[in-house]
Amino acid sequence: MTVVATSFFQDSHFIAALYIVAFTLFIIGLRGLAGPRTAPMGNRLAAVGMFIAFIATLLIEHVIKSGSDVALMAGGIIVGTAIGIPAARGVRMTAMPQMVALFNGVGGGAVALIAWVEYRRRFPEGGELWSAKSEIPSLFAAIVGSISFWGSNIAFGKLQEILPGRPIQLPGQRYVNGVLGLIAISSAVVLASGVHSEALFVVGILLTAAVLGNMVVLPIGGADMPVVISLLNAFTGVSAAMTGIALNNTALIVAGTLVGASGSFLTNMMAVAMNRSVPAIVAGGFGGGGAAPAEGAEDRGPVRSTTADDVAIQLTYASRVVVVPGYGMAVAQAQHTVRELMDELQKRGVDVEFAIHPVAGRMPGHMNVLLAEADVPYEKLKEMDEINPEFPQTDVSLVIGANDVTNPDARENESSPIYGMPILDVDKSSQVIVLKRSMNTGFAGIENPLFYNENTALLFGDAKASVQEIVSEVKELG
Ligand code: TAP
Repeated sequence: MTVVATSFFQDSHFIAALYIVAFTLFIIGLRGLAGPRTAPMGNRLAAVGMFIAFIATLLIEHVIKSGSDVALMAGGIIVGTAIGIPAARGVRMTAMPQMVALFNGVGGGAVALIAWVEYRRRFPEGGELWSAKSEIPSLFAAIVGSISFWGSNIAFGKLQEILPGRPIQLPGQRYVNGVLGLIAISSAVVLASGVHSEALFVVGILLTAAVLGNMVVLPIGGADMPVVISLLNAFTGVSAAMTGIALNNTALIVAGTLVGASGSFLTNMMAVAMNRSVPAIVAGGFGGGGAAPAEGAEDRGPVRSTTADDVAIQLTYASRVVVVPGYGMAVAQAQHTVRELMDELQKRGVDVEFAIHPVAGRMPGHMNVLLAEADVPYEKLKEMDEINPEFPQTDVSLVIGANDVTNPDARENESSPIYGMPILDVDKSSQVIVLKRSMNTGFAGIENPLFYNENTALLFGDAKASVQEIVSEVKELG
């Protein structure tokens, strides 16, 4: 009876059926990630899918051969869980991009190490297990996985401010990168032709790709880092799919392809939102962190500061208000207070909407997530293309901790590092009120001429405290 049960569960058709269930859950889960309301369920479904795929893989006959295999796997799972769960639970929302960079890097590193282990397994003596069909994808996975691991670590360092956010470029770096790429590819060709040399694998592939990963990401400015992380994420997916081909494992092929494809789409969408081309980003150069103030900033004259009671009066007497949230709202955790302000204004007949820039904050969908958490109705959130034509009919734009995404230089000043990035046209509304703590720049490290416009007033202070004060003043107005 035990024999029948074992053979049933280890039957390749049964395992294939489990994989199909897992992939279906991955795809439904990915679909769920399209909106903040469905995302938690999407995430859970994908996690259940991954658990099923994991069990199905353990059922494959040759995967567990001895008790020591089980102990090794259990050890890995325990260490991974002990590090992963507290890290994911404890991370602040604003630190999510670096967390993603780190976890993505680990995936790339794992793929590169698997390729190395496989290489050793195939050449025990005389290389009788060697086959070009599995070796070529494995070599590809080793190169791309190693680039992804090291590149992701640099991206993490930049976003965590362990490394400077500005581009770090050595003289002739592009040529050096070209030579490194050539060495890695030539080593792969030599190894794929049947030459057995573990030293060539380690030095020519793993180490060369490691240096290349560092060199490619170091010259990229902090402001482009989200696009780079997404690109490296796509790389990890593709290298995992290649490992799947090498190991003949359907789960890795499908999961890797899903990550590669969705990562590529996300990379492209973010690049379009910032009006950047992916090759231009990888070629490096766009600033971020510590860029000099725009020329002529000192001639702009003083800014006009305002008070919470003035702002309350302006908002209460407006018929249409557009709230423009940015990174500062996330830092201040002001979303619940902002929701309260929206409720108070709506009670007084003011039409309130939210303008969402695709790269506001520090991760894709950052503002949507925060506002959904504060139960701001989804219909109130307007994408940039939808809201921009409405700014000229807006009485007051209330900019809460947003800076770069409202910078008119992106539209008008060809010498600006963010020239060409689509922005929210808040300067076209009748009045603009900006909530921030100081005259500090935003992520791109550049001056914002919006603050000096005649129709702009600044309310200095922490965004949450400022909005709380405005709410109290609005209530007092009755
Ligand atoms: P930023 O341009 O970074 O501006 C944020 C502003 O918030 C700053 O001017 C800061 O001024 C203010 N601020 C910070 N803490 C505050 C607080 N507690 N209370 C009030 N104000 C506070 O933000 P943004 O307009 O959202 O633009 C996002 C930028 O990040 C873009 O350059 C984008 O490319 C980049 N980026 C985006 C992502 C994604 S995918 N969303 C990821 C990484 C980087 P004070 O210091 O004077 O208060």
